[in-house]
Amino acid sequence: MRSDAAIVVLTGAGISAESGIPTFRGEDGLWETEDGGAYRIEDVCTPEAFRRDPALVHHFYDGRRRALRTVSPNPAHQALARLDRDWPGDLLIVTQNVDDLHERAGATRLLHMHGALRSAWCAACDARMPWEGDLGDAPACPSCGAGGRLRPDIVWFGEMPYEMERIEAALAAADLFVSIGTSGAVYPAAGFVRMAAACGARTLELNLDPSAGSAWFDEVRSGPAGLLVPAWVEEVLGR
Ligand code: BV8
Repeated sequence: MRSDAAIVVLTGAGISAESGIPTFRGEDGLWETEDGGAYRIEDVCTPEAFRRDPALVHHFYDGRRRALRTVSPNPAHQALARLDRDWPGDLLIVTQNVDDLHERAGATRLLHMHGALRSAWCAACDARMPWEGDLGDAPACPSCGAGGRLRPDIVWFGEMPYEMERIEAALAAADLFVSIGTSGAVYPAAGFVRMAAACGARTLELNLDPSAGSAWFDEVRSGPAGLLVPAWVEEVLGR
């Protein structure tokens, strides 16, 4: 591939699975509550769910934010960070994930289209800010002082993903689109392969097993991201 080629990489929960973060729709796709119950991501990941039961939704996200302290980037995150550092052409890593493992591996040409666990958003003053602790105990907004108005800075179902114009421009200019560790179940991310292909990009899927979108890709490689991604980055960097 030309060394000035433009690459767009889309990642999903599968790239973080080997770091110990559960995916959404595998056999572990239900989220357990303390009393042994379970609920689906689609049931707690909506503005309506937050209005209906903010404590449950905060509990869900506070638990996932705390879990970030116990996990580390895996070889797939590290390989993408190496590509980010060494690839001379344009590169954009678009992650659906809300963990910070891409950043912690060193990636910088990165955007979180579904938000981030370590960010809070004030419904009173609209400020967004880095956030490490819980939100369930209704802390005051550091910007405006309003109490109990902070929500997770997460894109829920029915909400517009972040930076869509920047993503669409990158897809239109891409020579190569690579999808890693996503089931192709959630839009608009699941439609990116078709947008890139329509603009002339070659398309590659790296996933544990075929996804809902595999038929749209020029090439599909099945296996764990921790093996496939470092091998692919070696190929691309030509060494
Ligand atoms: C919007 C928040 C419009 C963060 C998430 C009907 C048809 C089409 C679309 C819709 C429809 N009805 C509604 C919609 C739109 C809806 C949607 O797509 N619904 C789906 C369920 C049908 N989408 C939306 O609402 C989006 N917004 O459309 O806005 C709009 C227009 C105008 C004005 C306003 C709005 C917003 C979608 C974002 C929702 N937020 N999460 C969080 O809590 O984490 S979605 C959630 O799913 C996560 O973000 C996650 O990233 C995302 C996708 O899941 P995956 O990452 O793919 O994870 P999954 O578990 O599914 O798959 C893991 C994969 O990894 C598997 O394939 C597995 O094989 C693989 N794997 C596992 N282990 C490994 C591995 N691969 C490699 N190595 C391994 N070791």
